[in-house]
Amino acid sequence: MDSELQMMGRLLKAPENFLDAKAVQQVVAEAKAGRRDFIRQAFLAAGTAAAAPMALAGNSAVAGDPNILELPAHSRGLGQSVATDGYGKPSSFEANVQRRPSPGLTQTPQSSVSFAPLQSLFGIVTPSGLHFERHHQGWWDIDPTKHRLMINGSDDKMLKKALVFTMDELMRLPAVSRFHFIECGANTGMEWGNVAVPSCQYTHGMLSCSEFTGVPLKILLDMAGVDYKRGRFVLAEGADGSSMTRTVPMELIESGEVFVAYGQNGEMLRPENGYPLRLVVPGVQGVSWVKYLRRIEVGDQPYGSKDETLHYVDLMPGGLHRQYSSIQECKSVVTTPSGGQVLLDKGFFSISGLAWSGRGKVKKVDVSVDGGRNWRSARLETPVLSKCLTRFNIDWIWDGKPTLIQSRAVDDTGYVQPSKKQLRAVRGTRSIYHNNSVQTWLVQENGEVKNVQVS
Ligand SMILES: Nc1nc2c(c(=O)[nH]1)N[C@H]1C(S)=C(S)[C@@H](COP(=O)(O)O)O[C@H]1N2
Ligand SMILES: [Mo]
Repeated sequence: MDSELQMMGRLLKAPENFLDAKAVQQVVAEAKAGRRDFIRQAFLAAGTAAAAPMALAGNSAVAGDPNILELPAHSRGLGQSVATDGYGKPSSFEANVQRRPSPGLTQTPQSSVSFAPLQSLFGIVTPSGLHFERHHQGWWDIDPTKHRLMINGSDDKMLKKALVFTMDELMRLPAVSRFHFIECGANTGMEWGNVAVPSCQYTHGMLSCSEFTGVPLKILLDMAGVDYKRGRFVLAEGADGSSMTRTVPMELIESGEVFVAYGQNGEMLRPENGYPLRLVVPGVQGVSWVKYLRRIEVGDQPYGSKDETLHYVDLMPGGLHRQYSSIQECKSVVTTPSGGQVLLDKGFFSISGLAWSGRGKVKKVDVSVDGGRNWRSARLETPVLSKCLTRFNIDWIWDGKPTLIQSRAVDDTGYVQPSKKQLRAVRGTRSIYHNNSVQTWLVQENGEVKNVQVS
């Protein structure tokens, strides 16, 4: 068994283990050797910030680019036959776009995290094969014909009749499909200390967003005849060896937002993400999205399970713990340019990033390119959905000087994402969870982008 606290401790000692840092060193070395064309390619392959078209246009035309003047083989011969392996894969040129476990953060491969490559993604949906993974005891590919979901009460008065559903029975019921983000409460946890991990994959990559499909939990509870006056909480339990159990307050279920999902981005859930059934608790930290969901118990008080008392509590400056701080507050991060990327030239760039709030919709994202002195509002790209990632973009001309880039989101409750200093004033520095403070990237004169902490 692990604790994310220990894992963070290990990370603090081993920041040099990150793969992205090496990739950056290579790109920078090539840049210094003046091999600019090669760099541009390496850059695209690395899925990092490509120079904008305006910066590239002149070069190709002047040099008489053979990529325009000569007919390539793929324009002269026969292409490949229709795919016979039946399930498509990304281009071979995208091989570097990968989930990455951090060697420094891993105690065992089963009790571990792999981070989503946010710096390589567009829009708001995380491709299922790149969705971050967090397992407490490894993942399973569970036979859906044998999987069951039980609904029971903590005593016989909590509901009329305990029920057991097969997957077939669940999939016959009225379904909803909704886009939501899922963020591990420990996302950005490394930044509580003064450790700046190198890339946004590692600072913010325990975050993903999918269209989930499933049945509102309220429908199942109604079928079981729950007494909602008495049953004010449920305990959700997973079928893996971690005995993952989390309390969910009944108000969230009565609102219709919580559902038991079998679908993810148009197909069944991936095994790593809980196949064949997981709980979706919009706006709430990832740990409550119980995977391999096998049981829902209705009770009259919070359960205080191991994952609600030993783990997933916030250590406050005075030594007390904050418990059941489940909502993921409003947060944002610039994904391009971000740590580990390299800007190849001065000139035009589109600063792009993600914003989200566990309380509703993102109302506004402001971006600063001078360390927080001046702010401009970014464009929010549609759709802007509740408890979902929102993509923002803003135009920027880099003058080639060192630049501090930040984003700050506001949600529709009026809540403003705090600076590191504001967050630490309330929460101290000993927490692991719920760090939603403003992230700063430093663009250095040589174009390398670094993670830095400013107050
Ligand atoms: N059964 C089970 N559910 C689980 C976990 C687990 O280890 N086992 N991990 C939790 C944690 S801590 C997180 S952050 C999310 C991660 O979901 P993902 O792996 O689909 O990204 O699942 C949660 N649900
Ligand atoms: Mo988590």
